[in-house]
Amino acid sequence: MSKKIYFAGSIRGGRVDAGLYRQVIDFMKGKGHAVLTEHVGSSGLCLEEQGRDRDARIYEQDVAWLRESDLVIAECTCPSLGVGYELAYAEHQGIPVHIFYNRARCQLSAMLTGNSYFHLHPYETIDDLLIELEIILQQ
Ligand code: 6K6
Repeated sequence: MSKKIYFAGSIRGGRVDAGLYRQVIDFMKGKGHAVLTEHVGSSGLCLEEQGRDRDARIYEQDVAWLRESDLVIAECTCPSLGVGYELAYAEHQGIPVHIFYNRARCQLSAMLTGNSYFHLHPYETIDDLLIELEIILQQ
């Protein structure tokens, strides 16, 4: 069954993994799912603060998408305050959260690894990530 997926990945926290986010988003779309946050994988994003009003619109839209999502998929190798907030928000809403991270490139926060609500998926290669993701999407 097609799911509405909220994909979370770093924006102002750093764009080093933007290409990876794009691959993950394209994979989920290719399996027939709706990814509500496709922009997270876009290149050439404006990373500057947009002023309180424009950022408020980003925030309101994102929490609305979070509330309507069936599932959160987060790529957390690059630390991001915004992603951390989204994960806690999703937990509060009771939305299942799957967290992927490259174990060779990061030490995930104990606030995530210590919280049994979150499904953790350390991986070594993008192929490993996509195999695991396919299993999640079939559940
Ligand atoms: C326009 C097009 C692409 O980005 C923009 C403007 N910025 C944002 N638009 C939508 N969602 C955002 C934006 N900035 C952060 N977020 C949300 O926070 C995304 O859903 C990411 O998962 C997360 C990233 O947080 P930071 O702290 O790394 O920016």
